[in-house]
Amino acid sequence: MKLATHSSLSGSLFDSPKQLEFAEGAVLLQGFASAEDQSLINTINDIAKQSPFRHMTTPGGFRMSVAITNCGHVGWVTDRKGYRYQAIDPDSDLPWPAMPSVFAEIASRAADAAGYAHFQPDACLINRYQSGARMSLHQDKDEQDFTAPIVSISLGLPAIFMFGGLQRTDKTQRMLLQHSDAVVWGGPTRLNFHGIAPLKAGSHPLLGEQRINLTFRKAL
Ligand code: MD6
Ligand code: FE
Repeated sequence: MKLATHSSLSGSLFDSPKQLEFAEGAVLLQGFASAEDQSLINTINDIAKQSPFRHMTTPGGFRMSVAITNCGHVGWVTDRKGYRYQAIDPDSDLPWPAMPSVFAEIASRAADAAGYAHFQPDACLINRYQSGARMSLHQDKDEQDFTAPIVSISLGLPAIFMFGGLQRTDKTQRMLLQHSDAVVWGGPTRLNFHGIAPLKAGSHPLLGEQRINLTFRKAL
């Protein structure tokens, strides 16, 4: 029996960030935001002071378990009238907070790392999950330009991400998204169904009993 060498030991204890292409044009960048995590969290708190997290209603009349806010030129909203992007926060009646540069820069760097150059998001949807909150399978198709990728950054508690195909009934892959992971996808899988399984209770050292996900889009 051989003892673990230093390199295999450190490999298991301090896994270096991994880059995994889990579908064509879809890349998981593990730990991508680890250097900026606290700065992103502080910035989210500032945004939420101006445009607080709220539970929106779906067109079918259901209250979303995920609480939402936005920043950027436009924000994603849902109510009985449908899903759309709009420049005004319906709760504050004011424009959404501007896209902070720390947000735009990390989104653009993640897109670059995944092979999508010159990504310039104009909208960032901020999703907050508490224990039990989930996002059922959906397509992101309210944007005008499907040639741009979507960049997602996860903070706080881990969650199981489900990634399917172009049909709702297609088989899904399940992946763990952990604090500071980024996911970038576009191209042939831009319209694939995806969702988040009900969040398991827990506590994260920086965010407590929640998960926050930022999704950056080119909506206009
Ligand atoms: C979430 N994410 O991670 C939900 N959509 O909380 C999404 O719905 C999503 O992560 C498009 C692209 C990336 C995503
Ligand atoms: Fe989505």
